[in-house]
Amino acid sequence: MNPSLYNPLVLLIVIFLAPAYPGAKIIGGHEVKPHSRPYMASLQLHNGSRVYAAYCGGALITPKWVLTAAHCEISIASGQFLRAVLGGHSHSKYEKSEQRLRIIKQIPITKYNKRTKKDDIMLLQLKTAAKINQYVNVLNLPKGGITDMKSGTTCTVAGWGKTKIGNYSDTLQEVEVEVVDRRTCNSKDYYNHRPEITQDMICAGDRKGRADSCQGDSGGPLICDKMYTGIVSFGRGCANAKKPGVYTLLTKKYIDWIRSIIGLPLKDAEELY
Ligand code: 4AZ
Repeated sequence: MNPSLYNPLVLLIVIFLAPAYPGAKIIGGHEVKPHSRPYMASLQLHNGSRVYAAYCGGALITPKWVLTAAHCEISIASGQFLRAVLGGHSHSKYEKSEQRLRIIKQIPITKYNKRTKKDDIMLLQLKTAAKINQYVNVLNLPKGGITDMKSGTTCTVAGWGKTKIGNYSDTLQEVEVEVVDRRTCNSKDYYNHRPEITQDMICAGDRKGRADSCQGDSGGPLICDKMYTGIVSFGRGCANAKKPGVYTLLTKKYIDWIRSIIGLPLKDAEELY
């Protein structure tokens, strides 16, 4: 028994917080087994003191690089800095497994176009290399790029974003979503080409609108058939059956771009670090 639970103040706090945790996180998901996704990065804006805001997710692809969405690019005022927190599970708790690394450069593929939502992909350069261990590890990119995923394929997505009850999650959440084919996703009842769901995007959701990524999950990885397939990009609302989540698809064009920036063939990069 944990003796602290007998402390009336602790009990009060536990009771007070309990209704805020109905179990449905990300949207319709659940808390991950801590550290089961060691590549997950929580991107945080820090104001130099203790106040920070976790604004997006990302994936560690080499010890010095995190891959995220271009719409996660933010301007930094003086006194502020960006960091990627790796090896963490709960935002509110200090965890020994955490590595808090400064982000020294945000490199979007091009300026993000809010209207077309095209090319929503960005690299983040870390000041110091992450130490690879049981809590922190890289997520391998699909080397040749992904052309497409079959409709109905089950994928997972994780993040610290908004939950069913509309607040951000303290702990990392994950959910299963199903690939929706591009034709359906562009059809009248769905996105109706506004914006156009291109060959470099993939839709994934839940037929009944129960499962989705949401605000704050952006930049995090979509994993299908055990492969890093996409990046959380956008959606109209969250968990709307006819407006599934849209993800940047990791096509060859994007893999080539990543290679051109990080300067090494990915295979060599893996072996080197
Ligand atoms: C967002 O606002 C956002 N349902 C991200 C993903 C989705 C919706 C919104 C997908 O960052």
